[in-house]
Parts: sequence; C-alpha cells; structure tokens
Amino acid sequence: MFGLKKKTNQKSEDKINPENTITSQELDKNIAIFTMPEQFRFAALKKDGSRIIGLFIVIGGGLFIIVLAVLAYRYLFNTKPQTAVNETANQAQVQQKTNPAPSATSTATAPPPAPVQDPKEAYLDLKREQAISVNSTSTGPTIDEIGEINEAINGNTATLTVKTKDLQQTGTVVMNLNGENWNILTESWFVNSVATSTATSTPESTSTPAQIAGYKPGVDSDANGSPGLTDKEDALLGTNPNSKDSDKDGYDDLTEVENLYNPAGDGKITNNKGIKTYLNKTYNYSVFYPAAWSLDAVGGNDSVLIKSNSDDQFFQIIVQPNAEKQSITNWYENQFNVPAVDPSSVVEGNGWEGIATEGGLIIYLTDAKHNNIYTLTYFPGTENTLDYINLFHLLEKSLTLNQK
Ligand SMILES: [Ca+2]
Ligand SMILES: [Ca+2]
Ligand SMILES: [Ca+2]
Repeated sequence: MFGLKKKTNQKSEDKINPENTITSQELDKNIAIFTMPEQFRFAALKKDGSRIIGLFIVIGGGLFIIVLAVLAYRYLFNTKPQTAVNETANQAQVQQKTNPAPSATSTATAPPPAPVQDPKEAYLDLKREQAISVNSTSTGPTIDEIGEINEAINGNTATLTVKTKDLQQTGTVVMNLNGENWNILTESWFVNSVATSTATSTPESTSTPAQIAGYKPGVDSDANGSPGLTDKEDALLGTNPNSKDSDKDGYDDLTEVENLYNPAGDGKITNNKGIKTYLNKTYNYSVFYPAAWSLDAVGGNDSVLIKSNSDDQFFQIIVQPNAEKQSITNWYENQFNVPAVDPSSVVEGNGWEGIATEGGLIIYLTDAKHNNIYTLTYFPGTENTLDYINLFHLLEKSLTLNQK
C-alpha cells in the first residue's frame, strides 16, 4: 500500500513540476519542430521564429533541388538506354538483312531445330485428324482401333510398326520429316493371317501366292489350272501371255523367273530388258526390279519405293538398324510380341535369313552380322490384286547383301 501511494505521488509530482510544464505557445513550437528532421530540432528550440522560417526555405530549396535532380536523372538515364536498345535492334535488323544465312566460315553451327513431336505422336495426331475429316481418304484402322506402336527412327525417316488393339492387323507406316513435321509417306495394313493362325497355315501357302486369303489373283490367261506369270508380268518381261514357255527352251516362264533366268531368251534374267538392278550404296544391297517402274529412294536411302507405272501397286524396301543385333527370329518375336515363330515362315536368301508373313507379302530379314533389319513389302494396291507377286518373289530372291 505504501509503494502504491509513492507511485501516485511521483505521478502527481511530474504533473506539477514547472520544468516539465509546457505552455500552449511552446506546444505550438514543438509540434512544428517535431515534424522536422532531428538535427534541426534542438537548434530550432534555441532560435527564434524567423530562423525557423529560414530553415523552411532552405529545406524547401533542398527538396526542390532533389526533385530537379530526379527529373534530370530520369531524362538522362532512363530515356537514353531505351534509344540505345533501339539502335542495337536496328543494327541487328540490318545485319539480318545483309546476312540472311549463317556464314559458312562460322565454326559454331547451330543445331537443327528439334522436331516438335516424335513420329509416333505425329502419326496418332494425323489419325485423329482423319477421324474428324469428312473428305478423309484414311488408310487402315481408325484411331480408336490402334494399339501398340513401335518406332524406329533413322535420320529423317521413321518406320512405325502398328498393331490394332485386337491384334488382327499389322501396319507398316513410313514417315518422313519435313522441316519440323512428320508426314506419312506410306501406310499399309495386313490381316494377321500367319501370326494368328499358325496351326492352320501350311508351308504351301507361301508357294501358291495366287491363293493368299483376302487377295485376288492377277489375270493369268494361260494358267489352265497351274498358275504362271500373270498377264501384267508378261507385259513387263516381254513374254507371251498365252504361252507357258515363251522362249521354247523347255523351261516354263515362271520356273525361269523363280530361278533368276530369262523367260524371254537366253541366259540369266539380267539379260531381260524388262529387268533392272537397283544398287543401294548406303546399305550395300542390290535387287532386281521391273525396268518400267519408277524408283524413289527417300529418307537417305533407307526407304525405297518401286512403283508400278500402270496401277497403284508397288514394292518397298525399308532398312532400319538391328539395334540389339538379334537373329531375325528373336527380333520378330520381340517386335510382334509372339511367343514363337512358325518354322514354316522362315525363309533364306543370298546372305540373309528372314521371316515371311502375310502369305509372303512382307518379309523381314537380317544380314549375317545382324546389323540391319530389311523389310520387303508388296503392296497389291487398293484392289488387293496380286498382279506382280512373281516379280516380288524375284525381287526377294535377287536381294543380295554385301556386308563388309
Ligand atoms: Ca501367264
Ligand atoms: Ca522358257
Ligand atoms: Ca529362257
């Protein structure tokens, strides 16, 4: 209680202490002074009113100078860099105009722009576009039916192996890179007759090509029960469509073609004017093909189209790396996710071993060193007519790999 009393006493003493009492005049002074910076406060306390006014003028002048300085700074340094940027931009434009292409002497060559998409995604996008397009000339199954896709990219060419979700169809899609866009070069679909019905397929199915399920045989005027060269093949080779042995040497036209002999005269089939040899120097292989057909090598020679001049049928040869150096059987089993290859579909050729599928319309093969996978395909056109099946077999049998 005593302590409390002392405290209240102290408070009341503070209030009545004359030294601490501030008059209304002094209070006005202090309010004015306390708005000033600290260093002027004590000086102002000692000086009279006129001095305070002088200080105001000095401070106001100072503020005015600061404002001027800020404006000057903005004018000198904020506007000038802007014009400097414009100048360099103009210089760059001028340089671009005079130097449109990077100089050949430049050591630092810019890398080519990366493709926007990978070919697989580009293919699916194109399929989606086809699905909503009224004027679509779509090939193969719809986007909803497409299942697993394997892609092999080789430079500007990509080969997609596409399977439908029900595994009933297999497609081979070749795409090429044009600038930043992947375009479909060729797309072909086959019903998986061999892969899904190995139990019922017979080795004879590949040797009687005129009877491949789902395909029509080509017109063969002199067949008389045993198929020979088709009339369209006769036209290309200069043989008689109404004679089984056009050159009367005792060997049937078809037998001669199958054994790489000339059905229209003496010697080997290279003597026939209807046949040319294509040599692919990039992958060091050669094949025989119809001389009248056009040959397009695209994508750095890894996709070659050999096209008929009279209809929409063509042959194709695709080369892709055999990345894991697998035997053709292992490669095929991995690629198509089949447990075991039907032994009757294994074929051999000049320096290669392969697997024939779709009744022999597609042959996957690899060289002795397992460096590359070669895919030979016969596309029998939109009519699915096998007009050139024997010439496709000729191409297959003539394929020579000269791996160093
Ligand atoms: Ca014939
Ligand atoms: Ca003959
Ligand atoms: Ca002959």
